[in-house]
Amino acid sequence: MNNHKFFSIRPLILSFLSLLTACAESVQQTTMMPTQKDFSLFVYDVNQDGRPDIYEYIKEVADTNRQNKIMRMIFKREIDLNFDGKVDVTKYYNESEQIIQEHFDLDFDGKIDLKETYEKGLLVKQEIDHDFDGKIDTIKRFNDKGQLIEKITQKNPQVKAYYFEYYVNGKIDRAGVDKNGDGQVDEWETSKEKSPS
Ligand SMILES: [Ca+2]
Ligand SMILES: [Ca+2]
Ligand SMILES: [Ca+2]
Ligand SMILES: [Ca+2]
Repeated sequence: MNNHKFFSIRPLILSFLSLLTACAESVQQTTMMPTQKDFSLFVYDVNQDGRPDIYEYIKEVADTNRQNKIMRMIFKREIDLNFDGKVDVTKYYNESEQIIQEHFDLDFDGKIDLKETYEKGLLVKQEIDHDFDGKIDTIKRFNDKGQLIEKITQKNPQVKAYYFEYYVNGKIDRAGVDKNGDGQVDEWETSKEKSPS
C-alpha cells in the first residue's frame, strides 16, 4: 500500500472513532472486574451485540485541589472500530487526562500500523508501518506548529539503509542516506526541489 492510500484511511478511522465515542455516551456503561485491583474497567457495547467495543481504564488519584478527595482519571481507552472483538485503537493519557500516545491498527489484522506520540497535547511523532508487515518503516517528527521537521524512511526492509529528510518551514532543507542503520547519515544529497509528503 502506498503512502497516499495509507493516509486516506486515517481520516476515515478518525471520523469513525469520534462517531463511535459519541455513540458510547448514549449506551449503558458496564463495570468489569479488572484482574488487577489498582484500576477500574468500564466497558461500552456500542452496537449492542453483547461484546464490548470500548474499554476505559480508570484509576483513582488524590485530588490536588481538594483535600482528602479522590478523583477518577482515565489512563487508557481501547476501541474496537469494526466490532470483531479485537482492539484497533488504543489511546494513552497522562495524569491531566491529556493524550500522550495513540496506537492504530488500520487494516484490522491485530498488528499496530501507526503510533502517534503527543507532548502537551500536540502531535510530535508518527511511527508508520506503510506495508503492514508489522515493522515500522517511516518515522515523522513535527514541531510545535504541527510542521514536519524530520522524516526517516526505510525503503526496503531487507536492507539496513534509511533515508533522512529534514524540513524547514514545511520545505525540505536537506536529505541523506544512512547506509548501515547506525543512525548517522553517510551521504548527503542537496535537493531543494522536493516538497514534504
Ligand atoms: Ca459490541
Ligand atoms: Ca477490531
Ligand atoms: Ca495492522
Ligand atoms: Ca513495514
